[in-house]
Amino acid sequence: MRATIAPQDPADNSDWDVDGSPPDVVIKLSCPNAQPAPPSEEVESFTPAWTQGACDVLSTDLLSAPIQFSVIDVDALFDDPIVSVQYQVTRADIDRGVMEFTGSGALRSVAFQLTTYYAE
Ligand SMILES: [Ca+2]
Ligand SMILES: [Ca+2]
Repeated sequence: MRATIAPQDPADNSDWDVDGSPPDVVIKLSCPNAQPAPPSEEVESFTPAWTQGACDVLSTDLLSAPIQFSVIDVDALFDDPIVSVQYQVTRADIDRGVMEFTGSGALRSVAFQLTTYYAE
């Protein structure tokens, strides 16, 4: 998974962190009929990338209901929400093996690797 975060928080046009450092980004992903994936590790970057945090899910389940993910900037007291999204995965996404969203606002883009398996 990788993401591109806006340089400033569009909610108040300020830096993500008071010292001007990049956001400490965590993605939480939940997939239909799957164990909730543990939150990703925290990556301090405007272009964070993660190797874990994805779902292991049956392709039929993935097509039956939307996935949800939220991206946050971890802070000492209150985390800054970056974005929270619900998305219905399509057959074409599964065939591509990757889902890519481009957005405006706080989250410029995010891409998930799709690892699915088929029921016997
Ligand atoms: Ca912050
Ligand atoms: Ca932070």
